[in-house]
Amino acid sequence: MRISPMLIGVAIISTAVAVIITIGAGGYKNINSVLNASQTSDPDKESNPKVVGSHTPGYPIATTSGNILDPLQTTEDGDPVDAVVDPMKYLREFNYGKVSRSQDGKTLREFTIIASDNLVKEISPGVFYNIWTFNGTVPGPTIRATEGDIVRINFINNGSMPHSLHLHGIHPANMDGVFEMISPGGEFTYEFTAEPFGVFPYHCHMTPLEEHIAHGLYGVFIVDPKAPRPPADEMVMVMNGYDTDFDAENNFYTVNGVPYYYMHHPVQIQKDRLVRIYLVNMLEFDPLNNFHLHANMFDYYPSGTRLQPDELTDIVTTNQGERGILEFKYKYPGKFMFHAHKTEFAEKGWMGTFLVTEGNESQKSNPANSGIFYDSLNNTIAGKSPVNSGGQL
Ligand SMILES: [Cu+2]
Repeated sequence: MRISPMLIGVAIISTAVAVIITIGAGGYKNINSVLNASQTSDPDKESNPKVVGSHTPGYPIATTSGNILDPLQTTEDGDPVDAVVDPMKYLREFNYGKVSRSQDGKTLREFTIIASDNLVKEISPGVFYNIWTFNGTVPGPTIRATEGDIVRINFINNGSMPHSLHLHGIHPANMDGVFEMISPGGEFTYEFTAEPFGVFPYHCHMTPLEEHIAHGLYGVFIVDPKAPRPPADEMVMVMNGYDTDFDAENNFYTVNGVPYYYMHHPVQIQKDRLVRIYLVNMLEFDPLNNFHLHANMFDYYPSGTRLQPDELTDIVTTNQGERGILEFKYKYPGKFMFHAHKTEFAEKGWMGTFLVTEGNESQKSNPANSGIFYDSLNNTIAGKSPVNSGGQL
């Protein structure tokens, strides 16, 4: 949780992104004195001052040019920076598998998940980290089925150490991914009936577990009820962190893999349209994490295993592995923050924004368009069906 001298060193070296770390003689300064000082500095700096940190005693103030944490910007050559995941694509990407019928007439959904542990990706400009991945990203792919479906996961270990796939939910002992160690180069087929409906994490369960999770071996498994939930703009949010200096404390916190991403790229939603977030906490090292929504309230369904919400609130706090479903609509258009209400996490990357637009009246009035959402990556309106869209694994 501390910003270590090593990390500060890395940040100072990153002069290309104009990072200046200011630490007062007492360890940290009062934020007002820094803000006041910045108001009397030279006009060039005044045009773009940004002071972060200091709300949590013991943490230094960082003054930045404002572009410190956005690894998905392009390089000078125009290539996208190689980040752990594309957060905007990940947000609404649901994989329903390769669909067929089992002999007894059930829906069989087949997925392939490949573990690896050799990738090095940019966590923040100039900060590189060895990620361990399912299918090459952190978080791994969101897989989705309907209650009663047969789920078959062809698991391949392309890594250099043993890995496994442990899903939460109900299944036989030998499908639990705990005692069956899959060696490098090994394969295993997990097969079980999807139950109950809800939202579940999946993750590697090899020891040391802390290390396998901290490096990124996790993702989300959604089981829909047989009678579908009401149509909504659905999205997945996974809360995580990165310990880039190996002191068992996180240096960066995110939702969906990249610190601050949705601050630079707001999640676009429509006014009065139901939004449903599948929220999962996979943060290692810190015992708690949370989600706070600005200027609004949400219905909260813990674990997503009931159809009636437990609570109407604007904040939910979870332990590692805990998760739930959030549902809300925005009454007013505009830009609204969402972030960890643990201030330290927010100021080290776990914050984002919703951009609420008026929406398209003709779309809202046509029930057939209820699966439509705004694809802010491609600047188009996109749709989804529960069977085919979102790709096959
Ligand atoms: Cu593992």
